[in-house]
Amino acid sequence: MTTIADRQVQDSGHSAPTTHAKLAQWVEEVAALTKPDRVYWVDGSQEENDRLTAQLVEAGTLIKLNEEKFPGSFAAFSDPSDVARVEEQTFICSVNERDAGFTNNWMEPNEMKAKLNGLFDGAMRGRTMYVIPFVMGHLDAEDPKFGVEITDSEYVVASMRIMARIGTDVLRKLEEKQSFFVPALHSVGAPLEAGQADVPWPCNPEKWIVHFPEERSIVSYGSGYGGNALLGKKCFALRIASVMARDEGWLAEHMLILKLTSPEGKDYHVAAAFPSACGKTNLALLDPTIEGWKVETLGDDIAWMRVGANGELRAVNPEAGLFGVAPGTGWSTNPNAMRAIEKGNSVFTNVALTDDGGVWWEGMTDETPAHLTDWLGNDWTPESDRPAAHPNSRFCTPIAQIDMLSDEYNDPQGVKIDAILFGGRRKTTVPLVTQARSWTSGVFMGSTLSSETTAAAAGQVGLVRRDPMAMLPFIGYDAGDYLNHWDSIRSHLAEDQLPQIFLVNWFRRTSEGGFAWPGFGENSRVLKWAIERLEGKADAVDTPIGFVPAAGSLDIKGLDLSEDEVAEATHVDVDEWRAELPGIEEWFARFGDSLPASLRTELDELTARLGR
Ligand code: GTP
Ligand code: SPV
Ligand code: MN
Repeated sequence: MTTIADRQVQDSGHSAPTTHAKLAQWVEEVAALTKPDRVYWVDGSQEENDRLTAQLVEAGTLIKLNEEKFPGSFAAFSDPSDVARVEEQTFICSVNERDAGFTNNWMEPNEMKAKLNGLFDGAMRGRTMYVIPFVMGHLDAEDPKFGVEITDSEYVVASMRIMARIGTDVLRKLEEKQSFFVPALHSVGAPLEAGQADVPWPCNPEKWIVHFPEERSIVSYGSGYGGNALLGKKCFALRIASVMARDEGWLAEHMLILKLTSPEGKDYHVAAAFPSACGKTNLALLDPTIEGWKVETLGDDIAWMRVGANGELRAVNPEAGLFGVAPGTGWSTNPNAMRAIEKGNSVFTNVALTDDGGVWWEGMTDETPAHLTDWLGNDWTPESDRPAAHPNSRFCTPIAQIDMLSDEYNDPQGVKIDAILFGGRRKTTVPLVTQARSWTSGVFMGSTLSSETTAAAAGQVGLVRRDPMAMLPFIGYDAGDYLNHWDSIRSHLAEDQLPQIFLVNWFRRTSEGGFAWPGFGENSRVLKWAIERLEGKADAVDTPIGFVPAAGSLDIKGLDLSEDEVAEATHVDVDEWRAELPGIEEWFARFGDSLPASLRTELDELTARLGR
């Protein structure tokens, strides 16, 4: 039997130190193809992490931060071309093109494999190939969802250790039943020839983020960045998991999960889907500004939701860390995130450095430091005409460091979801909050969700696009089938357990151009209204699009906003909504035959209510 110590010195010439036959075989095959100098099995220990991060500091990939201010924390700076997800290069290679649907790029799987085999041939030369056993969700879940990421990036190993449950415990459990695992192969695509010096952030101008949904496998090439490279996150827990969920009758969603306790001590759980960089982490860590209400965090990016024994919808967060947008996360907007970050054990990417060995980004503090080193390594002062931190710079922090983390985070059974919010970034049209008339009309709201693009994905920022359930870049199969799946979940939920669905918009602008709603902690007022709607307490106005807060029903006590300003944030402009209809028609036309009939009916009814 091999010991853990033996694992550290295994190289590709030896048999793999696992009793999992398929895993051993896969690792052998990948090593034979990619030709690394050595193969290393990641155990997930602190000692290992210390060693790898020290190696990265040595290589110039990581900068060790001031130990007092940010204990055990590091800053990384990517190649300036490798700063976000690359949706254009993300593929769903289903056997049939139809199953990828119109929202995904597709290539015939064998053609794609031939291309990838060419790229991976010798791709790890001069590097170490790391084998990371991981599980998304709980290791002691009824049906744990295992993955193994093979990567040639130490940065990925250090980040995966924060974002997922990894290492020897997982491997042992995987071996117990010779369980299925999602093979997730990653290379930065930058082999080193003998004597060639490495660069701090190896990557390749050519990038491929590829999913084989029938095989449930992932191959990622060329990027070291977040969602492109930490394959447990978007690639597994959303794209591949959405396919598993379709086949197994559950939902894998781009949603935060929070627990809300009312002044009467009643507990509620809310899941909320907002597109990338549209406020999930902030809402999940919200500090309520209203008396007596308490929020606890369960998740900030991904929710896996199943139908429970009583016909209720139950959600778990499959992740173990936060990979949060740094800019805009600050002591005034999100002190809970700041406290979690301050505890250390974090990896920051593309933020700015302070002169005392700390990190800074726009919005972190009210006062801007007089001098910084920006994310590109240049001197920076408040007079500089570009941001110090990249707009998609990120903090990667263990979720356990959140003081307000709910105990229920650790429950593999998850929590019962009482309300679902869909939200986007819209300057006009979409009011602060609207309650759907029914489950189906809520699914309609989700299916037509629209939002301005953000820096989380490469490409132009600020373009309004449809982003169904905030899953546009993450649905691993045909988008119409996905909406049908949402529709069908309804029949498994008990009538008295149905979550209520709401559409929210924290980003509406006033006629003067400012935000119509202060957002952040003040969003607790919207949560309160939603809960009071569930309790049958809050008044609403019945509008063509759904129920919006009646005058006086939204608690604005202590808020520096007049009733008129609240009305501006919450009103439904029928003309704006009429103008929205052709865009929705066009959007639905793209689904072709796979659009659920129920959503077509919803659109017809909305059109009739708006009148023309
Ligand atoms: P991903 O991790 O990319 O999925 O993003 P996310 O949805 O978790 O977004 P996050 O909470 O990190 O917020 C993204 C940006 O939106 C940050 O710059 C925030 O400061 C800003 N933001 C979040 N909530 C609000 C809000 O209520 N109002 C306003 N105006 N801005 C907000
Ligand atoms: C997102 O883009 O939605 C993220 C960041 O949460 S990443 O992990 O890079 O996808
Ligand atoms: Mn996200």
